[in-house]
Amino acid sequence: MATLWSKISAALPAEEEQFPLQFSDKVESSVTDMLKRSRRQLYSDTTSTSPTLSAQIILDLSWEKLNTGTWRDVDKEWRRVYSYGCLFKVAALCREDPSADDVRQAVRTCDMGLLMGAAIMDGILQVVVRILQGEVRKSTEEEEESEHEVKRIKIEGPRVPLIREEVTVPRTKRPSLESFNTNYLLPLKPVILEGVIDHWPALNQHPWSIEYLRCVAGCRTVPVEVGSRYTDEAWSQTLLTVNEFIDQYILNKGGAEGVGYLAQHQLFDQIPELKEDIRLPDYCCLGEGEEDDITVNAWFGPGGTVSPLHQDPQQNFLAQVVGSKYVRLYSPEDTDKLYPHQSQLLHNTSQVEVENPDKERFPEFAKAPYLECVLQPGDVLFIPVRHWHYVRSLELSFSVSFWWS
Ligand SMILES: O=C(O)CCC(=O)C(=O)O
Repeated sequence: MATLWSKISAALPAEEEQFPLQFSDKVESSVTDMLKRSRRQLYSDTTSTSPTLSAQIILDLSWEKLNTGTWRDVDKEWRRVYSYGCLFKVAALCREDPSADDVRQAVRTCDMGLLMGAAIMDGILQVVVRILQGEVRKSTEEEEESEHEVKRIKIEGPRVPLIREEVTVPRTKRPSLESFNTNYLLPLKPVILEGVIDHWPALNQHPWSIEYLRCVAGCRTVPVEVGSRYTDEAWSQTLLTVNEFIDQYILNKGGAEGVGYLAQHQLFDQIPELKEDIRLPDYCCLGEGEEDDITVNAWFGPGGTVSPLHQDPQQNFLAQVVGSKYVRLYSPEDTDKLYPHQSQLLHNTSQVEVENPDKERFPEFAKAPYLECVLQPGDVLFIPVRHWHYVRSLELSFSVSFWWS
């Protein structure tokens, strides 16, 4: 661990004067004074107050602002203050001969900054977490070498629905851009594209697996959805490391209740190593939006995770990387038969449990025509804008979806 601090400090500005700390007057001067004190501590060898304490005060003050009112109304300035607090705490943890636990805590602190804060200093938290992760990986590999334990996953027999030929989503192999545009994008027709992600490193160079995820991201803290489906009362969100998520919800160690789903919009920004394993499908260039506006989502979970029937305001490519998933699709023209929730928050979600519908409450549902399919690794399902989709994983599964316009 001796060189860890030298690697981190090499990523910081060389002089205190070059370390930027600029805030609008929305941030009180007592807080900016505390930030300046932490900066001074970062560049001096001897300090009177503990750097950990100063960083914690900044974190506590900004955390309160982040948790007051709705997230939409939280001022970005306070999210920046929070990120600085995280950076100073990481420095305090790693400066003097950090233990393995200190390093793990530092990784968690960076992740909290990346999830809750706003970008500072050209993404410094991203740079620092990469350095820290290298350190954790080294020590995990050492531990594993002495373990030699073969880890097996309990795979329950999936409830695989019988797909009727006449309602199955059509498949096509590597269509040209023009053919995809004419036959599917313009008429807004769902289709499964085959052979278009075979070149992804996630499917060949280093195939995604539990071991690979542990290695690349095991110590990273990510938001996890807990509960069978997000429409359930008992559904909640929590923060876990990827290792904790795998142990509790995939390997079922410790008997965690319910289904855990790592369904995330930010995962690939938070962990760029995973983003390097995937590619934007070429067909996205047919959209009118900018490439930077494409949202890339991760969906990682055990068999049995369910995304209730819902619709999204963009085109979607749902790419299956690991395991299989059952998908049911309904056209937006049949929305009146799908009984969307009344509330503003869930108006894009149907009240119907697709595979076990309440026929009395939702009598029209059975009349709505649909298409269905089972996605296998390598398949990419085109879900046209506003098409209702219901998804259930049949086994351990990792998919990536691209929302584009
Ligand atoms: O795979 C899933 O569980 C849901 C995917 C989805 O809803 C989406 O990509 O919009």
